[in-house]
Amino acid sequence: MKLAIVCYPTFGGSGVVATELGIALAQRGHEIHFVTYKQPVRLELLSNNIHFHEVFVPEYPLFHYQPYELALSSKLVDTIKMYDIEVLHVHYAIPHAYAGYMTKKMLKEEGIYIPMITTLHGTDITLVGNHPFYRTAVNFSINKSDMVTAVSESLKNDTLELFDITKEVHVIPNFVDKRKYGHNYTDCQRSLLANDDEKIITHVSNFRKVKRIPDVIEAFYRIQQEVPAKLIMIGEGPEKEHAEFTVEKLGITDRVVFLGNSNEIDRILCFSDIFMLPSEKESFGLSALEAMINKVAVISSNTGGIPEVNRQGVTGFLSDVGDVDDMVKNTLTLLRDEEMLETFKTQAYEVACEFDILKILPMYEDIYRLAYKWR
Ligand code: GMT
Repeated sequence: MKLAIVCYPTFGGSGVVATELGIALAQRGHEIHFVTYKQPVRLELLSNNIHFHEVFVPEYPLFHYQPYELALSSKLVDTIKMYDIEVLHVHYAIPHAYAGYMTKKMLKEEGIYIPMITTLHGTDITLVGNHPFYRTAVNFSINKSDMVTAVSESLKNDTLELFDITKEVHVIPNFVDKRKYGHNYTDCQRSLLANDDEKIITHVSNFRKVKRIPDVIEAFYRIQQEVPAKLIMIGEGPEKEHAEFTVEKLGITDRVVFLGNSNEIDRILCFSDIFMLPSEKESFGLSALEAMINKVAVISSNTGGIPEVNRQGVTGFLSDVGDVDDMVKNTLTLLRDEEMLETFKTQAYEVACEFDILKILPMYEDIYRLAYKWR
């Protein structure tokens, strides 16, 4: 099929999922057109059947806010006409589903019908989308999508609770490509980051409030008093500066490494022992799944879709949001018992394989076929 994919091109779960999905679909022979304001971060190689169309929004001083939806829907109409695109797949409802709806309307005027699939990712529903300022338009554009998918059962339930949805919401979980994860990187840099006797705890996120970065630091501070360990913090975001300040205040700068954004997190995860994700809310927790496919045990909060990925007592442990005591206790249990840690790591890998892209991709292909047939 010929598909247009709209997503946020930056580091962040929804953009990563959309990009990896597009790449995998292209490998299966589909023609993929990414339409967004920057080349997606994980899209390193463009090939014959992967195209990128940049949405350009010129700055005009009259506008306090530049009209991105307008530029996006114009670009979508032009691209869909030029390449005879058959299906439009938008990731993250805001503002993509809204721009997608306008695209459909404009094309309909010319006798072209394009089905739109909207994939909900989390914050577009739970944190931003249901704000009274956005809710009406988000509700409208979800209902105007031809098919709606959510990345977890938890997100589906949140969507049905927070909005008046008339469409069926299909759950298609996020995925990893297990073929991409070896465990034998010859260039693993473990020794540069930690001594042999030190355990490695890793956190990856966009350092937003919802990730509860202070819980990661506090938990690690207490853990390293008991067991020699290093903390590797990957990502960028508003809470990072405060986290660096706290680490300095606690006197543990020699034990905490801030690495910034990275396209190669698997090269760190492949030698990590514990992945820590104490989020306030998480509709799926793709970063935890990426850790698990690298054989890393997960210490997380028990919120949103996380329990659908991190299984209590199997792949890691889950605690109530903000229960740092319990997270410390669980981490120490694992770090002090080498055999148990190894078992959890192996089980984490096995559960992650349930989310292999080869199992999930056909679910999207079915949705595309159905949407195209019903058009
Ligand atoms: O977590 C974020 O702040 C980023 C956000 C995004 O849209 O990129 O992540 C959401 O989508 C991811 C991919 O589906 C999920 O794995 C994350 O759990 C979800 N984040 C939240 O629900 C907070």
